[in-house]
Amino acid sequence: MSSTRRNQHPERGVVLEARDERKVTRPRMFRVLLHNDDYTPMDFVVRLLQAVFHKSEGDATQIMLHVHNSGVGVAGVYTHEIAETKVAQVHILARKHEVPLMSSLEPEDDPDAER
Ligand code: TYC
Repeated sequence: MSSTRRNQHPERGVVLEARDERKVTRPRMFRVLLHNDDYTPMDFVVRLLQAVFHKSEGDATQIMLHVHNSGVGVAGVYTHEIAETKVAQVHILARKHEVPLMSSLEPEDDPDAER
């Protein structure tokens, strides 16, 4: 039976499961953190936030100062694969410029989690 015929006459064809029980979920999101240290120059961190995280100079400066003053701060929020890539880019740039800048991931609370 053609699909057109089945759609017009469902009683003659295969009955498909009426409800699709799959849930549409948003991807889990991850914060990319920058950690303070005593050696990485402030202007290096600002330029890295502009280059890797697409921040304006003003936003990059605010984030850098927040990390400098409180020890850790959020550079951006991404899906897992992109967040992992950002962390790797930070570490590659830090190694290349011989600074000890550290970055890590932290999961956001899952908005689709069952309670
Ligand atoms: N604390 C560094 C300094 O005084 C600056 C700095 C800011 C380093 C943020 C790392 O993630 C960082 N030069």
